[in-house]
This record gives sequence, C-alpha cells and structure tokens, in this order.
Amino acid sequence: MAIISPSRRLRRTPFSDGVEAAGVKAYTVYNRMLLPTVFESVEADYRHLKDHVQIWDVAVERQVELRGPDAGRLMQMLTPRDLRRMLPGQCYYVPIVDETGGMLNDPVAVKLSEDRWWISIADSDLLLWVKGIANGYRLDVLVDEPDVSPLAIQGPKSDDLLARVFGDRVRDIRFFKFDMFEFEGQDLAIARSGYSKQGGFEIYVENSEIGMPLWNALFAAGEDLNVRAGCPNGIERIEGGLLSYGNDMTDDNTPHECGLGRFCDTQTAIGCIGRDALLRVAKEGPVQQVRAISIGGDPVPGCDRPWPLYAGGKKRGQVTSAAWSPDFKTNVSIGMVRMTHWDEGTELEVETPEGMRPAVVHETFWI
Ligand code: THG
Repeated sequence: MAIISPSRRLRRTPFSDGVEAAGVKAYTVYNRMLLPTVFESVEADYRHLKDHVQIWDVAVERQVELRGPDAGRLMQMLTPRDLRRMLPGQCYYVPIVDETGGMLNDPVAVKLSEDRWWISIADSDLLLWVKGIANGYRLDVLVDEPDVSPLAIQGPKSDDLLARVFGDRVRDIRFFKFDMFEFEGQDLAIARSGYSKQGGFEIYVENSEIGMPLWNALFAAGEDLNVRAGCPNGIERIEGGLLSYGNDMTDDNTPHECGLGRFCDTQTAIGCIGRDALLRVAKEGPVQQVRAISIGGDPVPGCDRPWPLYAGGKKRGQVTSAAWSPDFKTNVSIGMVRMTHWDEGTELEVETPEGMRPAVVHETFWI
C-alpha cells in the first residue's frame, strides 16, 4: 500500500513527535487521527509487550465530555449498562446502542464526578450522536471534545515504570478505577486499564502541552526496564478477545451478538434509548455471536475484509480479524458465527485471500 499524505484533516497527536522519533513503521486512521500499528514488527512488538513495558500513543481514544446537571441522565440514555451504582473514580466498559439496539461504539465511560463524565471512544463519530440527543431532549449538559489524550503504559513492568514517575500510590489503583496524580503542575487521571491483557495503565493527558514532557519523562525513567514505544498489538488483542469496533462489530450488531451481554442490564437501564429494541431481541436471544476461531496452516495475511466461514458448502459466518500467534503456534482470529455452528470444537472452512483453510470454533479466547 502507498503512503498516507499528511494534512490537517488527519490529526496528529500530542505524542506524534515522540512516535516518529521512536521509528514508527505504520499507522492506521482512527477517529480521523493517526494511530501507530507497527514499530519494529508486529511479532517483535508482541514479544516485547508480553515481556517488558511499552508506552502507547492512544490519543485516538478521543473523549466525549458530558458536563452539567443532566450528564448522568444523558450517559444512561446512551447505554444499556446500569450506571446507578457507578461511583466517581470508576471506569465502565459500556456498549453504546442506537434506537434499534445496534452498536454505535464500545467505549470506556469515566465518571469524574456526578456531573462530569468522559466517554473514551472507539472509532466512530459518537460526538455527533451525543450532541444530537442532548439538544433533541433539551438536556442541561455541555457536550464537547476536550484537549485530553490518553497515553497507555502496558506490559508486565508497567507498575514499576509508573511508580518511578508518579510514586508508589499508582500500585494501589484497582482494575478499571482511576486516581488523580500531578505532573508538572497538571492534575491527571490515571486508570488501571488499556487495550491489552498484559496489565497496565492509561494516563488521560489533559493539556497537549505536557504530552511530550510526559512522554520523555517515562522513557528516561524506564531505560533499564527496556521501555519502548508500542501500540495496540494486532496479535495480542485477538488472543485476548478484545473487540475492534468497525472490524469485529458494526451498527448491524447488537451487544449480545458481540458477546457484550455481560455489560447489559437492559431491564434496569431505564432511559436507555435502545432499551425497548434490546428487550425485544434479548427475548429471542442472538442468532449469531462473536467467537474465537483458530485457523489451520501457515500464517494468514491481515484481514482487511470479512472472510466467509463455511460448513457443508453453506455460509455460516465470517472472520473479521486474524493473525499468526507465535505463542499459540496457530492462526488466531475473531469472527461472527451462526448459532447452529457456534459450539466449542465446531469445524468450519474459512475462505482467506490465500485459499480455503480449516477453522475451529472456540467458546473462550486464548488469554
Ligand atoms: N481504553 C480507553 N478508551 C478506549 C479503549 C481502551 N477507547 C477505544 C477502545 N479501547 C474501546 N474498546 C474497548 C474494548 C475493550 C476494553 C476497553 C475498551 C477492555 N475490555 C476488558 C476485557 O474485555 O477483558 C475489560 C472489560 C471489563 O471487565 O470491564 O478493557 O482500551 N480508555
């Protein structure tokens, strides 16, 4: 593929100078912003992520900020997850659905206070939907995209690295909770979260000006920990079953089809715009669902369009993300499979760009 032309529409991030200096080899576009995908190689980055610690420019996880007396009410209108017990200092992974129950996004909701929330979005224009709802219902809430850019620290040495810069108090942050820490006079929320299963944190960097100073401080502190620039890893996230909005699911899918039923409390999520639609579809149950699928043979190429899954010559689903796993020594993938073929061990065939391959359905992911 050719090279992307830089322009104002394709936003840089507060960390782009650091990412370039670290030798980024490939980018994707996410929320109209640059997201690194490769530094050394996807396989080398994978090994390093699992063994050491990486700094990820995930500024593409843009924040939709809700501020005002109706912020909590608006947040509940967006999701079938019951938010009544959520406290300031907590993060929730929340499906966002439209009036048909279709997935619009799968962000992390961050509750800063009763009347101030961030929605840390995946790749879709959620700001427009949220502004439309806020104005259409005449809610007393301000909705905008603040100058906040997440920087993730991921990998087994994340605690040690972050403790050196912010103190041992970071070790006490529990999974999907955040606390406030100071850097160069700026208060920053740091959560134990991130788009890998290797452990780590996300720093919500408020104020672009401190982006590069923070990036540099983390690299200086972690030299002997073998800290490197990294990015969400295509192999590791498939092994861990972390879904990618726009790839593994779209607005044609319900949260239940995506395996996100555990994040839905549709009965009690009063006010959720998709509630009636979801109550209807939940009664029947989904007829297709996301599954882990192993694919036989040599390493497969990247999956840039759905690969059909067949059994007995009939289409039974599709693979939407795939990669060779060095640790599991098989191709790992994520797909959507029809109910009749979604049980553990079901044997299928997948049509890859390099021909038909045997595939096996799994009911759990690799890690
Ligand atoms: N962190 C933040 N914002 C994000 C992402 C993130 N925005 C974009 C994208 N990632 C949103 N999608 C996801 C997908 C999975 C998870 C988080 C965001 C995730 N899932 C865990 C899991 O499935 O094991 C934990 C879910 C839970 O138990 O609550 O972390 O990564 N800020």
